Amino acid sequence: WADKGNRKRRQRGHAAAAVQRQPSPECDIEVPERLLSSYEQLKHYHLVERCIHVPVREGTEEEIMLVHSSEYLEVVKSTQTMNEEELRRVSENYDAVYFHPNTYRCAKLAVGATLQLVDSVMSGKVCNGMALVRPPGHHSQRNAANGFCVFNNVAIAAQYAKRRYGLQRILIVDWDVHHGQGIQYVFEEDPSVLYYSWHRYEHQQFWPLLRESDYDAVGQGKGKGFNLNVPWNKVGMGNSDYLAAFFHVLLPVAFEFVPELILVSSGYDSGIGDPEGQMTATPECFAHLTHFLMQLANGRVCAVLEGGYHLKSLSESVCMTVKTLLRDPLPQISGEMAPCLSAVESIQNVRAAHKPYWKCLMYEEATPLHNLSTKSQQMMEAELIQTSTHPTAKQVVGTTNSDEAIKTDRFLESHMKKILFPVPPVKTASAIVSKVDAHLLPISVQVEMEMNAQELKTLVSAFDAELVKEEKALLSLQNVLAVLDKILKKKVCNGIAESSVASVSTTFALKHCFDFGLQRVLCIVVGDMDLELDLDDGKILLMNICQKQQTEKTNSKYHISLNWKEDAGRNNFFCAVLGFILPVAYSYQPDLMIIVIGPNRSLGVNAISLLTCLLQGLAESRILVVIQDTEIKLVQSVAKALSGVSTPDFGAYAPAFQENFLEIKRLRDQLQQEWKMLRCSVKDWI
Ligand code: X5A
Ligand code: ZN
Repeated sequence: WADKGNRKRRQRGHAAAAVQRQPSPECDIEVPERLLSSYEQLKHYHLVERCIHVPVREGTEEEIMLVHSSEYLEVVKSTQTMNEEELRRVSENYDAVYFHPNTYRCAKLAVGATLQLVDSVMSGKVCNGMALVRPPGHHSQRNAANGFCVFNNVAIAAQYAKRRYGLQRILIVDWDVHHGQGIQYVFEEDPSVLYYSWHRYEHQQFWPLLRESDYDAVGQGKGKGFNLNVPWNKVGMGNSDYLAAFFHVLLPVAFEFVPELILVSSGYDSGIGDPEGQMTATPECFAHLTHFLMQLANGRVCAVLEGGYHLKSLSESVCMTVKTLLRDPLPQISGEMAPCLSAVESIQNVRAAHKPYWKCLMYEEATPLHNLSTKSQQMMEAELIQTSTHPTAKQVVGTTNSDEAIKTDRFLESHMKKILFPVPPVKTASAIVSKVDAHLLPISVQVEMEMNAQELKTLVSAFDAELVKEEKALLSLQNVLAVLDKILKKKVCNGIAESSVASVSTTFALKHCFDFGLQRVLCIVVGDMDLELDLDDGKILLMNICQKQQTEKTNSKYHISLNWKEDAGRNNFFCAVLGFILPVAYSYQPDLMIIVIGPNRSLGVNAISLLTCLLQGLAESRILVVIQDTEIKLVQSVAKALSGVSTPDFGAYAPAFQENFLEIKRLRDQLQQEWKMLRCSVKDWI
């Protein structure tokens, strides 16, 4: 971030502006203030002091040549001593490139900083991190600078990690709004690097205007299936479109791929207010994206800055990314959770194109839509009647002037206050589990004393005087309410409680939530359990993952039974969580989640813990886990998940059962009108 070069000093005086000058080889958006304002904002939120500072170094020539040719390296090197005229001439050899005498030095530092981060993560010095660097890298190629990029920082990092640490599977997630064609070219034939990019495409009308940025560029030769392009054919894409692409494309494939390291081409021109991207995703969206990636590769995530040209949007989004890497609870994601038609079309197309390569997509029946624009147009008209386009999208479309930029500044100023304050408690869990020794739980879990009898009676009689008389039920309530109360009062973020009569406890816990003023509680019951609940008003969304066939019960909007025969291995479960549970949960936007583990549970310890990990993006990570039969392994694993210590490791791939896939598909078809984040195909759109 110390880089202030790569730009000529601007002529700011009026007199200078009036003089006709040669166009100068300077870029007016990829500017040093990008790093300065990001760093200032990190300091403002006290995030810098919570990070470990990793010193930068220059990347060596050998490292640069992991991706670039020596001829190209020499060209870049030679720009150090050039005059303005010569710089202009070199720059003109490339598309959207602006050399300055400091560019070479800065570009070497950008490479070196990225590699320092990779080393720090791989050696275990840090869990994860972010490299704030410029110039960006993802457009640059073996023999060419391109799109403000000189050396391909992330591609070099991937090659470096393969060589130095012998890694066999690296995932690159490119959430910059431009297609990182440079990265695609380097790894097209390489199955050890999975490249995922979404990008503004507009049917090839948007820069870099390449045919190979479309969804059907799946990789070549041995690398087939390891290049995932999600082309956005409209501007205005936002939080729900990005999340849908994660749920239905990236995450299922990534969990199947099992990466050992994740590199993020972390561009924020895909965020709201950016003049290049014209998209609408708000800063907290990047917190959610980061959170999902942290559940993979043992949490080894290296984010490396690429684009992002609206300074306020950029710096807030950088902060959300770093905050999440530091494991703070996530702010609730804003906006209506429903992907737009054009986004779903793109998602359907990528899924269809990748069906041959990934087991998680093998029961996909959808085929690519060939008559894209016409179909899209017809349906868009129908959609307008349905009023399900993004309202904010229309405001942003086609506005690049500074008025609009200032509007976004103001919007973000109040938006960030709204989502970040009052500050949610840090991720401490609270546990009451009598049969588990405290020392077996992670240190961040506070083990509570059971609530004293008088306190409890007061609490219980507040909503049901009758129950106070029933001694057994009362005891069973004890633990659950004590932990719940701490969560509701925001003394802790989440917690675990054992209860011998989980169903009664849960019923009363829910009552207590509503007395407290909560609007929506997501209740996930794992195992066989009957809860007597009134589910009509939408204040509870009950999902039951159970073994027994529920013939008499048909699913309704707020009561969903997921028939799950057995813990059939990781892939089945990923498919259920990513393709169904998370999309429904994000559509519902709960204030609190209660996970109840009852008897005859059809999910294993790892599956339950992973579910707990993934759900933490919702309700500001507020989760209460109620466990009926305490098993030490289960409690330990869930406690780890709740306190963010680790995500369970699933081991080797297990064969997928068609039955389970079909169950998910059936439920998705049945419920996608109600829970719109389930949509991954335009079939039955209206
Ligand atoms: C890194 C990045 C964008 C280049 C745009 C050229 N480059 N029109 O965001
Ligand atoms: Zn970009």
